[in-house]
Amino acid sequence: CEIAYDPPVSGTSLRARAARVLNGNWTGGSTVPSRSLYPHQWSWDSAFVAIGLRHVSPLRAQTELETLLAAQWADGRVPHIVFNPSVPLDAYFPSPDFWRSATAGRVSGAPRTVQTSGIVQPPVHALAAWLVHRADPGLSRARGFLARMYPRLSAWHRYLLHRRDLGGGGLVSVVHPWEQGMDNSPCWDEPLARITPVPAHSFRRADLDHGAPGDRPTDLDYGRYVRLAADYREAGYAEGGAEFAVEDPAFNALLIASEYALARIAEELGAAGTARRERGERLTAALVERLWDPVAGTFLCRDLRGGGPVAGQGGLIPERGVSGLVPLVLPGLPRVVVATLVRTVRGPHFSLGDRTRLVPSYDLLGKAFDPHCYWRGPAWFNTSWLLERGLRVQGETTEADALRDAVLDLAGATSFAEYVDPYTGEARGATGFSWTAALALDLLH
Ligand code: 9YW
Repeated sequence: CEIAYDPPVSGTSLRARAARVLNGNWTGGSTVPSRSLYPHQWSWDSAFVAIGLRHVSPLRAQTELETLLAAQWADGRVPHIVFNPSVPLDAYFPSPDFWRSATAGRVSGAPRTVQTSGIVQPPVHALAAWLVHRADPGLSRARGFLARMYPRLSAWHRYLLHRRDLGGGGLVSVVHPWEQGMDNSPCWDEPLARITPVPAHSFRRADLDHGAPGDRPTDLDYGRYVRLAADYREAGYAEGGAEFAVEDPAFNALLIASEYALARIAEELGAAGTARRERGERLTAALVERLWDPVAGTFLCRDLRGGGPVAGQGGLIPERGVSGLVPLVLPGLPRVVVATLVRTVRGPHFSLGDRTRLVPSYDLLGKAFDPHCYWRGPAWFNTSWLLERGLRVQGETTEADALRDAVLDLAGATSFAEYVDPYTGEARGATGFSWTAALALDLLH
């Protein structure tokens, strides 16, 4: 049979324009998030890309995930960046010579044939693999797609659940703000303030060659990011001594959603999914127990190295980020939690459907809110896609429909911007951004 790997696209429909963005950002085995800013393969970007790409080329969507998982470490971690060897070292910072995965990551089992970072990103991959399979089950079975992905995805979840439960309560911790994917969210300000930055002149940021400085993290932020990553590298990328350890609601909710997807993948392969579903339920209970704040009306981040009433358990960070709304994607949340979360999404802190059309990344009333600065206020398309899915899962169809329409409108109007001003919808950051195009494609179907 003939398989469309790079189907030609013509026309000016949103679908055709989105497909052209993904074609333009395809490098032969994976998709770069943005040609200008991010010239390598990013982990959670690839999961979102695959979710959209499946509607255009299921084969390329499968390949996207296969390429990422081919760079998995022996300890199960899926690195947050897989470097493209043909891109010059100075095109992106931190580059492979900073991470030194092959040498510094030797003990943790970094691959020898490809260079990667040593940190991770949110585990959206099993969910993506399941959705990609469903787009063309015949092709997926013929290629043994799920049979090849399943052991790798299981090892990935095992790494997170066993090596990253730094608080001992069942949830996974991130050890770097880049791991959670919302780099300079105000949620990190408190735990980051304890980190001694490296001097700004000791590294050269490539992002400022492309992005407006006011839209990007500061040099002081970068000094701290570099310090944390360098310390982790010097420890051989082993867990334990992390100065920064945070349980984040979105990261954990995505792990749970992916665990449910793994249950379905197991069943498709003829195995039992029950144990994974039970784990999903246990993790959901842990999420509510450890991160739900009924007074704030949202999930919060737990700073394990911060102060709190129970020794070693840190405390909740009193900042409302979009991350705290992402658990809406989970079907097993208590009803009162769902009702409260939906009220919070509509209420003054996020004002969805009233003052904002996409979900802002951070509390409109928060003291650090800035409508243009990266994850400190702007609305992003991946989190809006997750919220759309969450509202639909919870039966909030009218809200979900409105959010879907807004994503489609603004994706097209901004030429697939990286993020937008949450009030005006004005494009910020890069355009031709892969996950924006991919997730718009997904919502068109
Ligand atoms: C950076 C690629 C990545 C995303 C992250 C986003 C940004 C990299 O870009 O981080 O250099 O700032 O914060 O979520 O995966 O799109």
